[in-house]
Amino acid sequence: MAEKIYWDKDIETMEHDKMVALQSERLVKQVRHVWDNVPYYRRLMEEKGVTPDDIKGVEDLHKLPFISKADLRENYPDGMLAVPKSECVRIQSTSGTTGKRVVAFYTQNDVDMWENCVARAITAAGGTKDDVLQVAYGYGLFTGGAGIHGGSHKVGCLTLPMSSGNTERQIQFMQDLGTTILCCTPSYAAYIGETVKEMGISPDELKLKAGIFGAEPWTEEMRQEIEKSLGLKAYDIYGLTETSGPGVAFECEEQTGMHINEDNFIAEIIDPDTGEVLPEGSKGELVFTSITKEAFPLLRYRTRDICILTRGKCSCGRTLVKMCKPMGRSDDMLIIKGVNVFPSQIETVLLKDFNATPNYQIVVDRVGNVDTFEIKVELSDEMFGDTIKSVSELEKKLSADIVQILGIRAKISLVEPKSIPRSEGKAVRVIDKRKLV
Ligand code: ADP
Ligand code: K
Ligand code: ZN
Repeated sequence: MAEKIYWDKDIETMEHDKMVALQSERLVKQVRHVWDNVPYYRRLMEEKGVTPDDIKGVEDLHKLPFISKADLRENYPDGMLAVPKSECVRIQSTSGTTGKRVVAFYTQNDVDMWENCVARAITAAGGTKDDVLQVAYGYGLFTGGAGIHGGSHKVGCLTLPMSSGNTERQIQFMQDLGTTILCCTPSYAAYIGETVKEMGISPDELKLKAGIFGAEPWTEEMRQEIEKSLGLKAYDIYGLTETSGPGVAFECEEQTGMHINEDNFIAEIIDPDTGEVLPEGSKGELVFTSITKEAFPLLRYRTRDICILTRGKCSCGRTLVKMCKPMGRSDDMLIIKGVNVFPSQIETVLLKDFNATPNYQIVVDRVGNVDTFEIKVELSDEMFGDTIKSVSELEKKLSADIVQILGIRAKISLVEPKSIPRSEGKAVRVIDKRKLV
């Protein structure tokens, strides 16, 4: 039997013109729905002098006002709700990585749409009803567990609702039930990989073939480490609570970016400072318009994720536009000694040049008026046994590479194995003590 490679072939391989027509039709309806039911957004439109009649298709999208996280916080918890509460069947909430939580509401249709998006991602990673899919994302308000769980059911995989944590038990279940697809955050996948090794299990003894990892930024180098340590092919998945959850975009076997589910989400890239829409291929802030969501239909939502969109031919046959790995959020960016620093830049240096485990922490503080910048990097067991000379050479190399990439010096502290806390969900890579005062 030929393997099913698309979940929704017509949509995933639709000609671009046809897709734009579909988006336009849905957008027009959605703008009307929001105008009629969300007074806050209607006011924003009025302030901008736009009415639903001005929106005839995707080409008019730029006329609409943006929504930001601040708008959502102002409307906490249900000020942006567009249907009666009795029509809703679920809430989920952001992890609160960057401040107060945002609560999102779902009707049954919204849940179905979301789970279908996840089903596309699982199918693109080679998942079928014959697979055993282990969900090691956290369950609860966080969208990771619930979203992957629902998508896995749709595909018909045997679903293991593990949630995150209890790592040895995760591995035990992987062995006992023959897990073929693992889903969790990339930092937790790295931790599971490390634990597999410590337990003396070879990746060949596991049946894993694919991993679907997302919810936080991770580098290509980290992908390679995880693939090696668990013996699987690692696929990226992207999403955010405000638009649904994981599955807004997903990677195919080409592993060169994530296809956006454009039948549900229109993506734009804007200049984060001016709000101007940038041409395809430009780097800027990713903005999403949900064109099918009923309960929480955000128009032009500013994600703060920095990204590039490209529309080319993909070997998988999908025509959906691709987003690159987000290069960190605009609010992840640290300004240290006046220089813009993204944690992902540091991670790239560490993993490539230093061949370290992906365990590190960035500590920023201010003494007097001067920023201090320290990178703690954990040594592996082997390195820990190395001579002082080789360790100090390593430190020098790392220090030089950081200066080269960032233009500023960091204090490099090589620390003992296992001294940096492991993450079962989203990793905490940055401790900015300047914010605590
Ligand atoms: P919070 O904003 O509190 O973390 P969410 O759990 O909704 O709330 O997380 C959504 C955010 O997670 C996205 O805006 C993005 O910054 C990040 N994210 C999700 N998936 C990925 C991914 N595959 N790569 C990089 N970042 C991701
Ligand atoms: K099954
Ligand atoms: Zn593809």
